[in-house]
Amino acid sequence: MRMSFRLIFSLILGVTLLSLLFAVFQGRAEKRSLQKELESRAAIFGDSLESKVANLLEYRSHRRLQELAGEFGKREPLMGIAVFDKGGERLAATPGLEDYVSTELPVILQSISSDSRKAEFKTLNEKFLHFYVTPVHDEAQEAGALVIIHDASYIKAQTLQLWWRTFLSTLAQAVFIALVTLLIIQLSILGPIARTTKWMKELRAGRGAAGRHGLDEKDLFQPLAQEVTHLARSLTYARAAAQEEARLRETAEARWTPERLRVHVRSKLGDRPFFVVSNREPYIHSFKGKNVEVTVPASGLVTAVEPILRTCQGIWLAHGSGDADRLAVDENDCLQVPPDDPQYTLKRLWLTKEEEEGYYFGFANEGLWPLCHIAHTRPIFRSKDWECYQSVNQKFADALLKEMQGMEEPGVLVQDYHFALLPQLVKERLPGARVAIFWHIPWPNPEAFAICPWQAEILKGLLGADLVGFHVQSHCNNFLETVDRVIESRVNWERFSVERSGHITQVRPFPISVAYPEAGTPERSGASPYLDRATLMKEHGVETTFMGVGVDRVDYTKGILERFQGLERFFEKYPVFLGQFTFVQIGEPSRTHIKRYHDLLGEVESEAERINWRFQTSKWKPIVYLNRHHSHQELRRYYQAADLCLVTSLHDGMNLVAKEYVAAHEDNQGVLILSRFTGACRELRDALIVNPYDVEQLADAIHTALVMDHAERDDRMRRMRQVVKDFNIYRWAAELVTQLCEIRLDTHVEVS
Ligand code: GDG
Repeated sequence: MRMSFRLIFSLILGVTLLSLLFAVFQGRAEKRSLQKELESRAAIFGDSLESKVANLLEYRSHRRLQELAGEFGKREPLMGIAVFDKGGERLAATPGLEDYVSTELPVILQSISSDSRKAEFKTLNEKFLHFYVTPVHDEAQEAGALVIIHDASYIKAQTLQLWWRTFLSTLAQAVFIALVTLLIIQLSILGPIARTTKWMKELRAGRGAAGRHGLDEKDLFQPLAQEVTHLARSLTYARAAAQEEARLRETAEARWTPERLRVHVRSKLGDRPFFVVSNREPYIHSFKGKNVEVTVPASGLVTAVEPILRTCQGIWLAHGSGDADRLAVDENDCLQVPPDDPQYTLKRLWLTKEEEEGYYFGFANEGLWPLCHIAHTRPIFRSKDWECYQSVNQKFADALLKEMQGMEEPGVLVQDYHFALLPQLVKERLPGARVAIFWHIPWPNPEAFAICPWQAEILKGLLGADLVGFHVQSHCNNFLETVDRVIESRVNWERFSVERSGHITQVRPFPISVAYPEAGTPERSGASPYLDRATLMKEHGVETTFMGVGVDRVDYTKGILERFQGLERFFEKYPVFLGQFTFVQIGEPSRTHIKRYHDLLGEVESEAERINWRFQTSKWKPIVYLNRHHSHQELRRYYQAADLCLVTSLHDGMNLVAKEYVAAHEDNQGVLILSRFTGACRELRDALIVNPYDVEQLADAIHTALVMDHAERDDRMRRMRQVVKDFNIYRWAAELVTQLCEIRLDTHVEVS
């Protein structure tokens, strides 16, 4: 408060001084202009009288002169006139002026002697007067002088009046401005400061939420509030991480946390720079109306890889696919991310429409994806797509090599089936680089893989890497068998490695996972799943007792249609659940440029409609189909509210949805129904494992899940949660980096 009074006082003083100065200047200017006006008025008057006075002087008519002078007595501000002869003797004067005009006034004699007009302001007998003297000539050119006298006191009075007026209005303005300022300060500064201070105090004391600063968007401190929110969020996370670390130490648990991963990566990588290459970028800039929005694509990859890159300030190379991506980069197509807390570099590579069409939609998604997933969709191989795939891999390799110029032993982690050729392209030019590639999808048996016309080239590309990772051992085995059949090389089945042309590639399983939510992190919500279920279902106009969930990209490998068939059979077989159980299918449209995916969207939609039409009532329906993208927070609400989760993939590398469902069930009361063709089923053995092609088995599994007793449900979920907790995403990243760093690059030939 003291500060604001000081501010107001300085404001009033400053404005008043400035206005006083202004008033002085204005008064002076006014005085000058009034004087000038009087001078010219006197001059005009003098000119008009001059000839008349000259005539009367010539005829020495002193009486007439006195009469003339008498005529100009009471014409304010004119005081009158006087006439002098050339000797300076007064001949006539307006009555009453005698005390003011005499030859003692130097200006009169000066005018006569210099024969020129003279004027001056003078204070006489406490009166401020103006004298205007003009010489008057007769024919002999020597007559005398005419003096015109004005009372100029009004100039002083008017100037003073103006001065006061200006001063008083300025004072009023200053007071008004000060009051308004006080009000603004109170509303826009002191209020928000008080709220922010209270919020920060609560945060410091460990109470209150990071985002709840109580400032609205129009507040002056909003930008500052955003920064402080980030700071507060980091503080909350750091505090939660420290508490979790302490708890883990206390209970002697060896759980992986982002902090532990960071420390581990630093000790493994040392000063070695680290690079990640993926098709999808971790941050996408896109236009939302006129504004640019940054989104993090829904995938576990950012969670896993970011702690590594943050630790070593590495570079992530990815395709810039957002429509506003180019606006966010510098001249080298780079930007620092995360945008809120920049710690590493994202370098964006631009692809033409044709390149994206051929490399991404064509070869990767119409060729390799169905080739690796045994889901009975025929792979399509076009040579044009293959050419694009090669040139885009080359483009990424060139960009990566440029960034690694002059480096001795950089670490590189390549992501997925979009970059099968990249490891070889990089190692050929920089053999010192440690290159790993992680293949997120299954690897089929050699017979299935053999239909790819370029299988040898793909294998050679992959074998350029020092480490090839899959989710599960069976995919590693399939890969090694394929290599054994197609490529001239030596497969070491004891060490799970391949030796080709003096280079060794290790092949290992790294089961990917999710970030098991830490205690105290915002990921954990304490809301009751039962209350939330009723609210959720009400949002969709459904009343139900039990609820199930499925979350998939609409992809033919995910077995969504098979799942619907299983649901239909379940309602036929167990009609008691009609009106009692609703299944929510979240289906994010994906790769819709590809005809098979586009058609599938329609098929899933119409199948849901058909089953609903068959069973639905006015307040209930069996399937709620939500075909849009949902954020992780939104998904979590559905996971937590659902009695069961259906994962019915026909073939899946891992399937993170299964693990996310388990991680979300803090109450241990959900049942996971999991396809035996997912990588996840090797770890989540307490799920109800099903064959998605077996409709009867699916229907029975749904029934079993719904009638399972509380204790068994609790027991199964508890065990699955322990697995996800122990083998979380940070452990996945740590094991991958450890393995890559421990490989001996100089071992060219293995002793078996
Ligand atoms: C490939 C392999 C392997 C967020 N919003 C939505 C949504 N998400 C998230 C899920 C989950 C992820 O997307 C989907 O992961 P999946 O593992 O289920 O499936 P793919 O996208 O096929 O991933 C797979 C994975 O790579 C990792 O290596 O496990 O085997 O195929 O995190 O929370 N998902 C959907 N809609 C949303 O609105 N479908």
